[in-house]
Amino acid sequence: MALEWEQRRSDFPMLSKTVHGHPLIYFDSAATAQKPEVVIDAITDFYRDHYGTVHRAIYELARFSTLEYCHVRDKARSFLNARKSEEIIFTRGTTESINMVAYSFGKAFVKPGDEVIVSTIEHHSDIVPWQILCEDRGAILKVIPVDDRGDLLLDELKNLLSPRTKIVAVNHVSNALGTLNPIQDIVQMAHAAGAKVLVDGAQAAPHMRVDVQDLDCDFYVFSGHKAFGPTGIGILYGKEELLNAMPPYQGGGDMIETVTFEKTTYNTLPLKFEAGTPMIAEVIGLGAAIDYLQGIGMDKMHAREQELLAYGTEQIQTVDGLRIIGNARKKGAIISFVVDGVHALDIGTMLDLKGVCVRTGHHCAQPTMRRFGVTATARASFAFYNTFAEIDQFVAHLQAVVHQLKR
Ligand code: 7TS
Repeated sequence: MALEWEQRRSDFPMLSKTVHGHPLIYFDSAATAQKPEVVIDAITDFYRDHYGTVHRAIYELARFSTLEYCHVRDKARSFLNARKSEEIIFTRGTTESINMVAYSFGKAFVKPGDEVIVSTIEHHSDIVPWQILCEDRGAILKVIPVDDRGDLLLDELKNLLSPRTKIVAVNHVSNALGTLNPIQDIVQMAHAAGAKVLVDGAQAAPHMRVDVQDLDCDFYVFSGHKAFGPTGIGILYGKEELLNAMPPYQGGGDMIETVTFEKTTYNTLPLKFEAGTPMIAEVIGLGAAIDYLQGIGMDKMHAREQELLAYGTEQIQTVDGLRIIGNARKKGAIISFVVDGVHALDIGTMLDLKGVCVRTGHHCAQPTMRRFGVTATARASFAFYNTFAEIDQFVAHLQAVVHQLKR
């Protein structure tokens, strides 16, 4: 088993680099994950040997590109276990996916006085698009509170839901605390009140098996770059009947059926939501990443990352004055922490000199920071390619850094 993970790790060229003369310890996969060689190769092979446009030409190169592009849509369908590949829309990432739903779903379904519910522990990309929608439509934004461990208070959600609630938008795993949210319970409660649910899966889809039919959520979104694929590509899954009822997000090539100056009719799903020449190479790269992840097995990967999380959580607490922010009952492999009397930014800067990458700051989750009474944390986030030895080395460096900063 250990050998298998070592071999997997060697698939990632970046992981054998040194930084400031130290072996790289990459603990920032929650921000963006490193890429295996197969993903890098898929992109360069495509540009070097096969590159052509999609959907709009008859020649062989375009035919090949279009087939590959459509094939990846089916890979993404299978990855999320969506019913149909028409329910998979390619976007630029989680942020664009959420903005697209807020705009199009909002335009179709949200009226003055309606309500949108998010949670306290959302990333800004699952807050701001809803605020913009609420401002535009005269709707009301409500917020699910969280307890001191970082678990959402579902009884409070029950009180917040009303016949005016149109949509509940929550993350599957919080990027700032690591909380793994009980999506099925949330979906059941929201549906009982007649509301739809969008799940921000940016921190979940790359690290655990996701079955959108099982979750019964209405929308599920994630980013390719956090899933070991390229930047500039993301997925929006939406239930077919909802996507059909929503207006296009952008106008342009590919999203039309016929255009006249009097009236334009729109293409069917999924192209209705994919205006313009898409991110062709990025889609090909994402396809390679999905193949790679499915080759490992998402359950096996999740189990590995949970072991790293348990070990990291135990070891990091040996550091004097350290407090973990986010102790939810179930977590993704994310450890956010503060150390008494030491600023997170100083920790991050000093750790960098030892070759350790951790993120510091508010993690694009200022309301979460405010709720926990901090302005910033340092955050170590793991992926299956990290090792127990790296955690030991990281904790040793952290102890030295804290000792130095406290002197
Ligand atoms: N939602 C969650 C839960 C996230 O963690 C992120 C990015 C996003 C949405 C936005 O994703 P994007 O790919 O569109 O930018 N989170 C982080 C992070 O934790 N550090 O850097 C980016």
